[in-house]
Amino acid sequence: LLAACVTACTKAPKDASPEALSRFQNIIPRPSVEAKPDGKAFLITRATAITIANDSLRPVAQYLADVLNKGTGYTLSVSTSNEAPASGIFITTRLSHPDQGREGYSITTAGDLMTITGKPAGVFYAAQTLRQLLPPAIEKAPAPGSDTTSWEIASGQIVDLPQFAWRGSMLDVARHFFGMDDVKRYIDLISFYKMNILHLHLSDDQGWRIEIKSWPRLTEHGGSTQVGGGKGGFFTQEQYQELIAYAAERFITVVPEIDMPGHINSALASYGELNGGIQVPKEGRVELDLSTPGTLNGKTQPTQLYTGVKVGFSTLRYDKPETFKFVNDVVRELAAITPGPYFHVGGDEAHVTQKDEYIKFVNRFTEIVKANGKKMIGWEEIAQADIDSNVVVQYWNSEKYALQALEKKAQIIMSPAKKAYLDMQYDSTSRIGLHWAAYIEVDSAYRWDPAAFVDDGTVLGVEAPLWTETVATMNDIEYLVFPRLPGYAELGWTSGTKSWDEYKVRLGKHAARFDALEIDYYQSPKVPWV
Ligand code: TNX
Repeated sequence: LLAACVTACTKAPKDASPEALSRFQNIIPRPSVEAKPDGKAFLITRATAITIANDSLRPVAQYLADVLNKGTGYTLSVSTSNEAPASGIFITTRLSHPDQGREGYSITTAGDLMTITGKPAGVFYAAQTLRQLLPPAIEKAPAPGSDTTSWEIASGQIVDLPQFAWRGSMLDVARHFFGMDDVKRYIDLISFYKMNILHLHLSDDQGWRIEIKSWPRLTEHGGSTQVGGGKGGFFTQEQYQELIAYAAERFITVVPEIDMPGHINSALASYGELNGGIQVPKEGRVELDLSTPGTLNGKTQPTQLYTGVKVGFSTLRYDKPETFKFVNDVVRELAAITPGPYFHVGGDEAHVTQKDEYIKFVNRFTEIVKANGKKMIGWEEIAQADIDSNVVVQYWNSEKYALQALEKKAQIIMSPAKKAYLDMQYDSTSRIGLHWAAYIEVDSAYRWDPAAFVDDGTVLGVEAPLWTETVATMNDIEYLVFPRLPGYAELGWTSGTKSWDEYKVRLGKHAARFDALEIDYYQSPKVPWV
């Protein structure tokens, strides 16, 4: 009897532990189609083989192996085979669900075999789900002396696909500069919640953050400071491309923004010939740099660098001879090193641009962006210009402009400031952040429906912007972004009705994961942290 049991009993899968079942029920974003545990456990061990059916899956399977090896200390490797193995993790592009598309995936566990189906992006999202099915300790190298014999996942079936194609966050590296390591960490954090867009706000009054080889002073001078007068910084074109590649490995498209015709003081301070005579506001001034060119021979003077937090005081001038040489050069150089399809021209808060000039500007930007092979995006104000269905409008504050955009058949990204601005304080006691739009507690951030604004399919998706006037360090970023970002990720990913009371329980269970990832999150009293 004992001998029989040794063979039979080791074969029968054991029951899932309550912890593994709980993890299965607490995935964020909640799987869209189904997530059904079967009560059994699937164990990853030193002997688990990762098999891919098709070599297009090799990079993403290697990513999964790296994630597992990091946390377990194992050395799992990836091999290719057409045939499904008897055990281990098998990954195939043969989709299991008709709507699975480019980003959907399924995970099915039966006995000793876990089968993941998806295109490469879908498999990447399956890997994010697997991270959440495993204990939080998977995020760190194993502690010396810890038991790493096996890692348990509750088995069952998950079928999942995103509601929106655009699930993003914006990082403002202009008001305060954030360097390579910080941006890479930002990419890692948003990709963990299956976001697929990183919008980089690369220029503003306070700083110019991307090297433009034909206009070198933009970064040399215009990138030399930031809000509060710190030393600023910028990305070389090579560094920018490194960020794009890092994002692409995580199935994230980088959307570069050069904000024009307003929010442009850093350029006007770098090249006097672009300045149509604006003055920088009084607070936050730094001394005029007398070596700046453009001060002689009747040319207009450059402005001073600006380190305050006012908006809407600067503008390009439509009829300056250098203006469109500048715009063309910037769009051309940046488009050439941006593989993604989008170019964001800003267009917000051009309060000192004459309205007729503003419309001419946006129309001209549309042509220039198109001539450089990109699709134009702008903040909602661009809806005043002659835009059409090839243009994407980012809604942030004005229903009037959003309705104008809809009339013109533009596509819309939803970033309502009252709900989705990551730089808004949680409440009046938050240590950093602004509150001009609202205080946004974690519940409020989750309680809105991005699809409700329009229902004719023109909503591309959701983006949560982080403006950084008050944000100076990675810890500051993490404090404002977490725990609101998982909610925006879920609003973008998960279809169907949502309930804060249900969601908050799942979110509360992610505390240990935030800790394992060393995220300096805000411990909102609205969330039942465990
Ligand atoms: C408005 S939203 C801005 C930004 C500021 C932000 C601060 C938008 C398109 N423009 O320039 O940083 O408010 O919350």
